[in-house]
Amino acid sequence: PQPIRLADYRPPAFLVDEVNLTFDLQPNATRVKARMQVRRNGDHAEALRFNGERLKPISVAIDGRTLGEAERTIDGEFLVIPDAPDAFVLETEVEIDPENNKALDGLYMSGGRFCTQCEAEGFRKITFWPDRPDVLSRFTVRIEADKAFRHLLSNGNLVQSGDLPGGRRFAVWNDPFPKPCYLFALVGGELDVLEDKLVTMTGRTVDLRIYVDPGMAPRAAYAMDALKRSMTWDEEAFGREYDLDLFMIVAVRDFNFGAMENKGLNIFNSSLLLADPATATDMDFERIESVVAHEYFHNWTGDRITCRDWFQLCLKEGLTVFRDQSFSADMRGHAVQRIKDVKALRARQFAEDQGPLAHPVRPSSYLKIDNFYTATIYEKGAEVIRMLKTLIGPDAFRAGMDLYFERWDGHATTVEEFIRCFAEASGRDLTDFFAWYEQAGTPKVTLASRYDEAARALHLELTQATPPTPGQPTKRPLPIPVTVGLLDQDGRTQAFERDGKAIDETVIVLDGASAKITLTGVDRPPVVSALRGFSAPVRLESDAEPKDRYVLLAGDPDLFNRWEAGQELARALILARAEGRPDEVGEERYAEAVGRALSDQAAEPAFKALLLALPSEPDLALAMRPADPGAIHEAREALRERLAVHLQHELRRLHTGLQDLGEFSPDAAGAGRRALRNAALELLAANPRSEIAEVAAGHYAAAANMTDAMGGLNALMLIGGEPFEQGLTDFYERWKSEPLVIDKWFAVQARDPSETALGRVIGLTAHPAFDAKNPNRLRALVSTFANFNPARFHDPSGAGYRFLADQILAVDRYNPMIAARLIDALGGWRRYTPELGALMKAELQRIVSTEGLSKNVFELASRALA
Ligand code: B3K
Ligand code: ZN
Repeated sequence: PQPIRLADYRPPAFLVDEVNLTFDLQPNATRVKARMQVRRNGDHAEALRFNGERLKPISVAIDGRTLGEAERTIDGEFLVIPDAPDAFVLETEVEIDPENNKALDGLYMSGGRFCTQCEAEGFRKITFWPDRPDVLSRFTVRIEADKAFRHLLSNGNLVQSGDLPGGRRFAVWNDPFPKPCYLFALVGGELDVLEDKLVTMTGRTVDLRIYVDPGMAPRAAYAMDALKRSMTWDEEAFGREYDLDLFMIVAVRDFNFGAMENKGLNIFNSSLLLADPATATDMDFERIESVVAHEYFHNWTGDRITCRDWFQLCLKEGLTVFRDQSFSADMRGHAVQRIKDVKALRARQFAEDQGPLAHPVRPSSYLKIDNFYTATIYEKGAEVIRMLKTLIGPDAFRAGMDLYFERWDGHATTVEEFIRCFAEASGRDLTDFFAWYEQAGTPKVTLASRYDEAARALHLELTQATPPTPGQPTKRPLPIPVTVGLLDQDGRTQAFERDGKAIDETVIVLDGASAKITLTGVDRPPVVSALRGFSAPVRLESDAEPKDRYVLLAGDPDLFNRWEAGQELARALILARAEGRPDEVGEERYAEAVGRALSDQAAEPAFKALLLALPSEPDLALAMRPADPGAIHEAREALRERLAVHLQHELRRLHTGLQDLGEFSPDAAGAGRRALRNAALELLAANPRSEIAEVAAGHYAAAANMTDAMGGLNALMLIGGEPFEQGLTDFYERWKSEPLVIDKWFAVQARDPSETALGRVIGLTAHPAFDAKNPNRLRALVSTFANFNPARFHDPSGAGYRFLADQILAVDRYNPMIAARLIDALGGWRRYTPELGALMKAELQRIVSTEGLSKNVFELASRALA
């Protein structure tokens, strides 16, 4: 297969200004008619080439005249018309089979309803089209279907609807905003609707509708609330008002990823929309809030201004993640949100950056763009924007955003043009900054400090180096903002001077390979708090000693760094033990410090919950070379056990004292208390000497909401044995008719680190409730096992890898996008011990050598081996 390259970009040869689509919806034979106003773009004589895949062509006509076979060719991928006029009406009719579309890309059926997913290249499976984001068209859509499909929805405003003869209905929609076809959406089916209204900043009333499975409307209330908060927030934070009179969201059960920002008609995975206290956890509520906001924010960053080509994906994704993270921080607290965002970044993006699938935030070539919806594009893309804001300041950042909206509204553009807006607004040269988009890999920053007591000066020396990544053997220095503050040995904030000004905190921009900076007016021996708020997506190695980290853990006013200090200490202790040199004294000292942090009355419960959780096993594996997941698991468990024993009274007190007695509220404060209580229980479960199984079973039995039920079941899983089996049986019986809850039942078994878990997971693929065609169910079992159960996935026998590869090959036959997403877990094979690495590699080789592989899986598996 031939890769697509950014350098080969050429403007579209033909544009479609306007289109009328007519859908005659039938599960196995849907007819799609398209009437397009087409225009040659520029002075050239090229043939018209429109994409089209899995379409059964019925007819093609130009200006009312049907084309004969000689006048157009249709192969599996294109409709080609060699001698097209310069401006004309193109009419096509095709037939498609939504019911048998198990790739869930294009028009398909989920739960007996029609729905679409067109990003990135699904529209070509609906009709012939120049399927690229720089062709913007005005859409009018007529949908006809049997009356049983009561709601017929598409983008924009409803123009007309009514009954047709033969028990059928129709609806006509018009979207006044020109858009690329990837933002097209259609839904047809029996649905319930939750309705509300919002008055915008200019006093317009917008109708809000969330469509869900019959009977589920009450479970959309939280999403509706989040939607209204997002709309108002975007007005306040970015001056962006919603533009249509109607905004709709539809929830579907079979969906390849989270949600999709189709203009005026977002389509969501039901797992990211439906929630009530009985069936959803606080984490679900939190994710719903952030994804609802994310998709809504795309209306301006994605829909009104879109990408010129798919290499610019981060233009909309990184920016929109940055916007949703800012929203969540305002809703739930900045420090806690920042810690969660950085944890996610490290777990997914840092791992990607250290493996064969590393790529820049703006890649320069791909086989299947579906494979580039990655943590690098999304999460690192957001970090880059955050750094930009730190570097130019909030006012220039806002001015740059305003300029971007003003200049590019209604267009498809590039990352260069986006950055140009900030250069102009700030008067700064951002040429060097652009390297953050083009260079892959996580920079390592080292910090050495020397205090000169006589001169009251602190000399800091910073260096940076980025390890090579595939295709980029040498790296250049990047501009890295490092936010620094000082404490004294007693943990008090210590002011200092930089360039003669007295300050508490400063941003040092490391823009060369190394830099030396002197801070003056430092009266007492300092403890350096560097990279505050995680001011850049780098790995920081400082010469700080454990005693400095204890000072930071006890009292850094920057809560991110307070948490980070605890993580660093824990990481060092666990790795030392995993490498066979346990530091028992250090472990005790750490347990004591955690105990003190827990009793800090000023700290929020949500923050303490984060403090209590040790670095995850995948996170630890990134820091160990070669990584030995079994040893990491044992060492981490040993530290958990020490904490559990040392802190048993505090943990029991927290567990009893934080019990929710009042009514459930999904807000940050309530969620924080539940998080801390469940974290306490999770840690208690590591104490082999206590009666903890009873406590956990009691916690589970008394749970009045899903957060606590899952907290109990999770603790029972960690304890294992009969109490866990009983919990599982009870849970299944209680929730077997609730698919989203049963996903959790599969996932908790997939995370079980005990010896028998792999056998259980394999057995579960034959469970009547397991359905590999439903992406949520598949992810709950297979992806959870491969990504969140390292001790069992990396079983020395290789059976875990074999299981994953079997699943990938089976799923690839009908859903290549989902199959490809599972490859990640094998991608890091070079980081593991030679024995494990060889077994992982062998499975990747088995995958690539399989015949009939999709491009998606082939691309990732072969890159993983390269
Ligand atoms: N833009 C979509 C992602 C589409 C993924 C296509 N493979 C959701 C989002 O990022 O908001
Ligand atoms: Zn997005």
